[in-house]
Amino acid sequence: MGTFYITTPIYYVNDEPHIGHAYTTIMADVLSRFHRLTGDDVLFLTGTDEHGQKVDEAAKKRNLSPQAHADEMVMRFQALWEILNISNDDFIRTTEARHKRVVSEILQRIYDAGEIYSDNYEGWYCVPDERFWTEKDLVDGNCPDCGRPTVKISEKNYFFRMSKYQDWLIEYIETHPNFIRPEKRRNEILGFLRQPLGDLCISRPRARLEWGIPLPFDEDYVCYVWFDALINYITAPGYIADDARFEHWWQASCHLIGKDILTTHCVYWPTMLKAIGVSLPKTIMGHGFWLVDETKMGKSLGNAIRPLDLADKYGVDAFRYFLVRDMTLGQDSDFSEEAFVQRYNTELANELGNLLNRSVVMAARYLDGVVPEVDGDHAALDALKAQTEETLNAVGKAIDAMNPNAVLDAVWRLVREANRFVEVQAPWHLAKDACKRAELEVTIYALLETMRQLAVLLFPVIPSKACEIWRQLGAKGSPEDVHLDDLKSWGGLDANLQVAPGDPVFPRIEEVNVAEEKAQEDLISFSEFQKLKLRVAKIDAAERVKGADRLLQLQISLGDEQRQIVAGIAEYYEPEALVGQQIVVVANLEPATIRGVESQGMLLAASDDNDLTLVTPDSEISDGAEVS
Ligand code: ME8
Repeated sequence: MGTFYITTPIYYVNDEPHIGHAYTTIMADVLSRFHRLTGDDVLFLTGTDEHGQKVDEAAKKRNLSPQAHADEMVMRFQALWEILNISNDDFIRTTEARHKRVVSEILQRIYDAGEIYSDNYEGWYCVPDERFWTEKDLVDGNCPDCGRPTVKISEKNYFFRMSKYQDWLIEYIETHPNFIRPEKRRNEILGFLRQPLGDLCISRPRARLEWGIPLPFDEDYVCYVWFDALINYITAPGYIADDARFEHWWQASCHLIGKDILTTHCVYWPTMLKAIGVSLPKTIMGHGFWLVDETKMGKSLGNAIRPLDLADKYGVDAFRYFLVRDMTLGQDSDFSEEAFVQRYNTELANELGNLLNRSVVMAARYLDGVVPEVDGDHAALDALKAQTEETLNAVGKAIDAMNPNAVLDAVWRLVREANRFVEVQAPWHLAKDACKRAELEVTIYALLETMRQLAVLLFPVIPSKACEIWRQLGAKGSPEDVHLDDLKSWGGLDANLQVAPGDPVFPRIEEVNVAEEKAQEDLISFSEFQKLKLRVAKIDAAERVKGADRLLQLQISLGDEQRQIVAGIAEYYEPEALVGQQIVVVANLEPATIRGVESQGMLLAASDDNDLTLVTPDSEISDGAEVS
C-alpha cells in the first residue's frame, strides 16, 4: 500500500466556477479514487485563493468587504464540488488562520536567512493575472500571457532571491524526468529557464492593496498573492504544525494544474521550497485547456460553460465521464455538446448500459434472477478472461502513469469484449435447449461477474452509476470496498445473489434534441456573434443613388479608414440631414455592388411597419469605436 497526495490549484474566488475548474477538480477526484482503488492511502486537497487584487476588485464591485465576498463565493465552489461528487479530504482557504500562520512564519524565516531584500521596483503589472513583467516580456505593451493591457508601476518592494536558484533548478528538472509532466510542459519550463531568471517581487504596498497577509517584518506591506497561495500545498498536510504528518504526505505529492500556471508552479514554487529547505513535490502535472470553438474558455471571454447546466441536463456521472474521456491529459480539447451526446449514446448508453441491462434481464428471465453457481473453467470464457487480465494490468499501469484516459481505454476494451461475448454465446439460443443449461449458466455468470468488475473499475469515474450497477447485480457492500488486486481472482461475484433489474443506468439521449433546441430558439453561439464586427462610423457625405428611389450612397469614416456604403433609407432620411451623424455599421460584411455602386459594409437601423430609424451611439464617441 502506497501513499498519494494530490492537489488542485486553489481557485480564485473572484468569479463563479466554470467548466475548467470543474475539469481539474474532477480529474484530481478521479485520480484520488483510482489510487484508493489500488489500496493507496490518499490525501486529496482542493481550496480557494482568496487574497490579492483580483478578489479585492471583485469585492469592491459588489460593495462587499473582500472577506464577505470570499465567504460567499467559497460556498459556490464547495456546493459545486458536493454536487459533482468530489471526494476531497480537505478544503483550504488562504484566509484561514492555519494558513496565514504558516505563510508568516515562512516569510520571517527566509527574511532572517537573508533570502529577502528590499529594492525600488519598476515594472509592468497585469492586474487580472496579478503578475509583474519586465518591458521585454510585453507583447505590444500587453501581458504576454493573457494579452490584456498592463500598467507601469514604480515603488519600493521586497524581493525573494529567486535568481540564485536558477542553475540548481535546471539541474533538478533535468535529473528528475517525472518532476514536470508531460514532457512538453517540462520542455517549456526548461526553455523558459534558458533566459536569466530575475528575483521575485513578493510584496505589495498596503497603500495600494490592503487585501493580503501582512509581511511580518514590515507592516506597510502585504504578501504577493502567489507567494501566499502556493504555500497552501504544505499548510494543509501539516508543515510546521505536524512534522510527521507533513513528511508522510509530502514525499508522495502531486500538483495537478492547468498549463496557464506552469511558471508559478515549476519555477517560483521549487525555489521557495529550496529556500525553506523542503524537498520538491514529486510531480507537477500540467493539463491542457478546454476550448470552445478553439478559444480558451473563461468568464471574461463570455464563453464559459457552466458545469451545472450540463450536469443537470445529462447527469453528474455522464459529465464526469465525458471530461475524463475526451481530454488526453496534457493536450487541449474542444468542448462541444454534440460530441458529449454522441459519446454518451455510444459508450454509456449502448456499450455499457445495454450490457448491464441484457445481463441482468437475462439472469432474471432464464435463471429466475439468481446468480448461478458455476465452475469458472470453461473454454468459452477464454477470450473474456484474457481480456479481463489485460485490462486489469493496463489499468494498474495507467493509474501509475496518472492517465485516467488510458484507464478508460483499457476498461472499454473489456466492455467491448463482453459485448462480443454475448453475441457469440447467444444466451437466448442456449436458453431454448435444456442440454445447454450449464453453458447458459456459465455465460450469464460471466456476464454478471464482468459487470461487477466494471462497476469496481468505473467507480472512480462514475461513482453513483457504479453503485447503481452494483445494486442491480444484487451485490453486497459497495464497489468502493473492492481493491484492484481483489479483481485479479476472477469469480468474486457470490453465487445465489438475487439480481434486481432496474431502469437503464444511462438512458439514451435523443440526438436531435440538441440540434433542435438550438434551432427552435434560433440561438447563435457567442463565438458566432463575435465574428460580427460592429463599429461606429461618421457620415461625411450622402447622396441619392441615381435611378433608385430608396437608396442613399454614403461616404463614411471609421477613424482609420474611409468607406462607401449603400443603404435603403432614402424614404426616411434626407441626405443633407445625415452629414456629421454617427451610425453603427457592420464592418466585416463582404462588399457588394448595389445598382452599380459598391457598398463596403452595412448600417444598422430599426424598423417597424411604419417607420425606420438609424441606430446611433447615445453620445459622441471616436469614429471607428467597436460596438460589442
Ligand atoms: O490560477 N480548461 O486560479 P484560477 C481547463 N488562484 N482548465 C481550466 C480552464 C480551461 N479552459 N480554465 C481554468 C489560479 N482551468 C490561482 C491558482 S494555485 C497555488 C493558485 C483550471 O481560478 C486549471 O486548473 O484562475 C487552471 O490552472 C485553474 O483552473 C486556474 O484557476
